[in-house]
Amino acid sequence: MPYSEKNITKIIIREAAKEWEKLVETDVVVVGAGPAGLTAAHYLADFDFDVVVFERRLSFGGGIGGGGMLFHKIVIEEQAKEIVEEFGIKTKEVESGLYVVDAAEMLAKLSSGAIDNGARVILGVTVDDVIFRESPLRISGVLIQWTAVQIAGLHVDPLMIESKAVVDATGHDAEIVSVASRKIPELEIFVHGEKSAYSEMSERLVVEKTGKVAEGLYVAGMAVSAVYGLPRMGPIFGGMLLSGRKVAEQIMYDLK
Ligand code: 48F
Repeated sequence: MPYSEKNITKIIIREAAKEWEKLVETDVVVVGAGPAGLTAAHYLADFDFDVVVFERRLSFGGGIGGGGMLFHKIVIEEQAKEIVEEFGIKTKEVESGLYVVDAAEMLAKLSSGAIDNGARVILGVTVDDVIFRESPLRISGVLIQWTAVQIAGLHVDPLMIESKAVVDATGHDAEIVSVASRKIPELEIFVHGEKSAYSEMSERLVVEKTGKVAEGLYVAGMAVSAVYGLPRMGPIFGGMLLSGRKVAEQIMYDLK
């Protein structure tokens, strides 16, 4: 069947537009395709939510790919083994209760796990603000922009996505909670900024504090450390996965 260049263009524009029209009203927006965001998206999709993950970069995985200082291994602890195995990621017990996984394998399998479950991942899009409503005060979506437009410094108005829940899984800077805290003082959210390393304590507290920060706004992964002023932990990732699963369960509990 002959085709020409215009067909390729038409297909891309038509099929993308169809999806974007659905995307503008979605159940859950997850911001960031790092370990916490991908795990959250995987379980949210499992719970039958419409989920979209917006990722600033043109790649998956956030901090996974870099392993530890570019050594291609990541450590996880016993409590997260079950999640890792659910994604089909191979583990090797190296010390009692500590397992090692391959960084590239984890990156690939978390990503495909989320997508295979039905989550949509849109790359190259940065979330730079939230939508809010009063009475009751709540977050009801996000503002998005092409990352390339931001990098170019062009003055282009963003587009808006409505959702029932937004998950800040943006990592160390907790970008979404930070913008909400700065621009909507009525929410009374204070972002403390993460502290220096204390891995064991941080792994535990990140999971404990994962959850809702305001109506419609949730936080998972390292963003939790930034919001609550918890220590950081370096390349041990169990807490990120447990946090991603916990935020999905909390949204399930709140919305269903
Ligand atoms: O940084 P990231 O991997 O966060 P995480 O899921 O995991 C943290 C670990 O990687 C590691 C650690 C644990 O041992 O300390 O650092 O909490 O992934 C965050 C993703 O969010 C994207 C960013 O490019 C990265 O891929 N991101 C950040 N801000 C935005 C964003 C934004 N405003 N819009 C879209 N994507």
